[in-house]
Amino acid sequence: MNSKVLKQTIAEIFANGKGILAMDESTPTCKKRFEAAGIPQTIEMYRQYRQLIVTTPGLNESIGGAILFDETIRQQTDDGEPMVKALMKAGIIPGIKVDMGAKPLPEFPKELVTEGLDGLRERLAEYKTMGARFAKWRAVITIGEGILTDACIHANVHALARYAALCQEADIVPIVEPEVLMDGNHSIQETYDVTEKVLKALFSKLYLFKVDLEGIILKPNMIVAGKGCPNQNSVDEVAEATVNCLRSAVPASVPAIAFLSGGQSPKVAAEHLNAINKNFKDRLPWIVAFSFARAIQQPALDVWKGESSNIKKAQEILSSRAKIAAAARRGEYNSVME
Ligand code: 5MM
Repeated sequence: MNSKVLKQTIAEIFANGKGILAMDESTPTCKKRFEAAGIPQTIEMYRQYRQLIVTTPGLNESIGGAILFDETIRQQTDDGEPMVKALMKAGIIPGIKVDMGAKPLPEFPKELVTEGLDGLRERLAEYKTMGARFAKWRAVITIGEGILTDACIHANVHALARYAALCQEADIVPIVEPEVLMDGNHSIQETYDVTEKVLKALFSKLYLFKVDLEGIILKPNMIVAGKGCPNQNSVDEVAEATVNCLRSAVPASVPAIAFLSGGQSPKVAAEHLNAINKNFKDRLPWIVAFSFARAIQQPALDVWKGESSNIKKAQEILSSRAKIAAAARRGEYNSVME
């Protein structure tokens, strides 16, 4: 493992107040999003959409790294240029989702464990030759009646730690993503308690498997109440709970935290990130940025509708949402930007 290489990649991704764009939706997720937007769900339409993203003018002003899906890293733009090359030309570092999805955990109904460790060393070597400098693995943690169990936490953090160690062996920065879902009626306090427990278990496992904490990016959820909880909290309450939870469980040696948006609206996700960076500047030992998918992409996807005549407008919206996220990363977001 070359720690210098890992640190350099992280520094480049987050330079000048930039963040990460997650564009690594797997086929089932793409299908769901396209179906909802009334766009045909074909590999060619997925390619055209990814082309729209990687060729967006000015995207590199706010995006330092983009996470791709296996299908996309093997695809080309209409000009025959690999998507990765288009990103690199724009100064955006390509990353790759390497997990194989969250699957049912046997004997633990409704709980999931993310798979994909088998053959990962070889896959990482191939992705590296294709230009990927960082990777992503997402664990899915659900709060519900009778769940979450310790078995689910244990299985998922074990996989995350094994994945992270394999990435670092290949000089690829691992994004470590333990996502506590917003689905459910749970309160903000329950999200806090579960997230804290998961993060503590995660860092203990990362230590066990000798992962260099200075060479990872943590991608957590913000501390918000479940979508179905009648008591939703103010922006300042969410920011404070999120900062307290992270300070309690994330070592200061981690260089960067990049939040997922998790189904929050683009505006709310930006408001939360902004309040964290603005109100708690002196309490953050890490870079606190974003690795949003929906909170950057959704409005652009809705405008594009699969029509070439809408590409320019969709790209403007995508670029504007990315700029807003970057402003929030710096604590400079203002609702006038909406
Ligand atoms: C892009 O979505 C990623 C997961 O995709 P699959 O479920 O299809 O594998 C996901 O990990 C994403 O990177 C993060 O959740 C961030 O996305 P949001 O929409 O939560 O910001």
